[in-house]
Amino acid sequence: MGKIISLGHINPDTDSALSAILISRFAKKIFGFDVEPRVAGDINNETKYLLSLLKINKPDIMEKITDENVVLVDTTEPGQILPGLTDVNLAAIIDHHNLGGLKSGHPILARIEPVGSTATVIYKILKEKNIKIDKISAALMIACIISDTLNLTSPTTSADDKKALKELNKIAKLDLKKFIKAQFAAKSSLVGIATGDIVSKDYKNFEMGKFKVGIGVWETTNTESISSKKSELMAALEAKKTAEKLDFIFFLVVDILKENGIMYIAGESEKTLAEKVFGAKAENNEIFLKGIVSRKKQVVPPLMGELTKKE
Ligand SMILES: [Mn+2]
Repeated sequence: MGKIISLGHINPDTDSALSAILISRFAKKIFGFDVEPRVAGDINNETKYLLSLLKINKPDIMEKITDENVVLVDTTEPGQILPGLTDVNLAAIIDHHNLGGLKSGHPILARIEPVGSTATVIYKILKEKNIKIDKISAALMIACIISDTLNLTSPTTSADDKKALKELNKIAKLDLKKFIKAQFAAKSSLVGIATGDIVSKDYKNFEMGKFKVGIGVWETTNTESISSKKSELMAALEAKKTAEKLDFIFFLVVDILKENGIMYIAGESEKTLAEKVFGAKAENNEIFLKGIVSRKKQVVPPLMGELTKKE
């Protein structure tokens, strides 16, 4: 048997990367076996900042699962998982998304809850099992909750996330206001990212009926840093649509502070679909979406509903 690793989705975000690390810190106590963390691609600037702040090593990047057994975190969507995951090497699932198309050939621990972050699910497991949480692990979980729920403002936020954040900070004792401000600045940072890659940093593919849909998201406190690069971003969207053979591609810029979204529209088919689904008019290849900040809760479901509608 190969080694056991914890791994999240490709284009790893903070919750995905840090949850893999959290699993490795507590695996022995949760599962009874040791786990090494991995990431399915380069980590983002927010995660880099948090790891250096908390003095934690960056997990090794993986490109393909070979003989490893996998504790999968933060996704169950086959299109978002590295190649090589099978019903044999899937060891466990901890997630907070809709159940994707995975299968397991043997009984596994699978825990999926409709909460704001995978770290919230991990926290609940630790609490139920009376596992002691150290300061650094508490800070890691706090960072995941803040990142995924945009500091509890996203509609994905649940009562469990609020409770977890409060209880965890009794351990971590962070100056939360300061911590969040620095974390969001790191999240918004474009340092080291080529303009053409911005749309792919937090990007996911979805099968919606017979359509393949790609949705990129960029969460920022500074929307101007994105809108000033619009023409290059539109070109990147078109290139990605062709390269990945997509039927539709969207790019949602989330204004973290004002809690609104701006959806970039790549072409006519996207325009027709988005106007219908969101009930708003596109202007200059974008649609202003008041109060829309969550791909998972506010973008995917209406698109899925429309694209899987029976004729
Ligand atoms: Mn997540």
